[in-house]
Amino acid sequence: MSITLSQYLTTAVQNNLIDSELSALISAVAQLSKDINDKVTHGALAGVLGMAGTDNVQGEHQKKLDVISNEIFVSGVEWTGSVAGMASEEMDDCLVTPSQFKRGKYLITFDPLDGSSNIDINAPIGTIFSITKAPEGEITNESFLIPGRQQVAAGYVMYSPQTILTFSFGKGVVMFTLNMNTGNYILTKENVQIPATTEEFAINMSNMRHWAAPVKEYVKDLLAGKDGPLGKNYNMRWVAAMVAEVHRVLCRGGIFMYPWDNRKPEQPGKLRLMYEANPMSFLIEQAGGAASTGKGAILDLQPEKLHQRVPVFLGAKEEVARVEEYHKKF
Ligand code: AFP
Repeated sequence: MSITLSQYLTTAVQNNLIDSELSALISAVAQLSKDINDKVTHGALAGVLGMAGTDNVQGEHQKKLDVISNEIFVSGVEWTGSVAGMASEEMDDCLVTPSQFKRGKYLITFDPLDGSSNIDINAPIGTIFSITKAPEGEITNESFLIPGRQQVAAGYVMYSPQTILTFSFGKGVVMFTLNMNTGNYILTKENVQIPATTEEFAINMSNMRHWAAPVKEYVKDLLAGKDGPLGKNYNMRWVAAMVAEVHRVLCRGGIFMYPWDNRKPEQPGKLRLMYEANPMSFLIEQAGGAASTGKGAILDLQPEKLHQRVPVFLGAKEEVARVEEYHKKF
């Protein structure tokens, strides 16, 4: 008998694993993801492809679907009575829950549509979210700057052949597949585990000449295959959407990397800490993997800015440890 998301969350509340506000918040995210899924799957038919004609705080040109997905996410959670505020890749500053709604005990941070460069080519994209406890008092951007290890829950929705909701509230990683006929998210995987070793890596190789020495050496050794120092052949993947890369790692292992490079030397990396690296690192560690900046665990970082970036190496524990060794050595 298939278990629906609402059954799963209701049981978690009954077993005191989560409280009703967190259950309502995760349910609301699942519900709004169906609206985003509807836009994404209709694409040109819904007139949502192409550029919005605006830029976000990152200085990136926003796609129509970036803006639409952000609006869907905000209106999908503000009424729940579970959040005191929210922050998004697509909004310069945080948004305090409007006074007409009950203030809740959580903060939610999200990338409403990750992988925007994939939208117009019908490649995988996703929504990423991170939930932390709201501090007492007024909510400001600083309220969100909580180390990733203190996340209460985190997850993503991947829009691809299947629409899959993956999350954890600290008791392992679960995956729900959307039944497009009934509109129900059905439990399809629980207690997800990442193998400690792998033969598959993901990195954007076109940036090789821009990497720091440790990463150049490490990838060179990966490419050397079984006759090289690592003694095995590796396969490579690059989907250009972090949600798809992390989903693959959770499903079959691997290591995903987006290191610092000298194209924008003042930036520590491309990926954002608060709504990409932290939620994904939470999931990876919950699944027995590791997530590192190359020098230490991402979840231990003390955030300084809402939209700060971070280098990311995540996945198979032994492979991530090897990357950290290369950073010590070179
Ligand atoms: P966009 O949202 O701008 O497409 O960036 C997606 C992303 O932040 C992350 O999801 C991908 O892993 C990574 O960037 C892809 O970066 P490249 O386009 O440089 O390969």
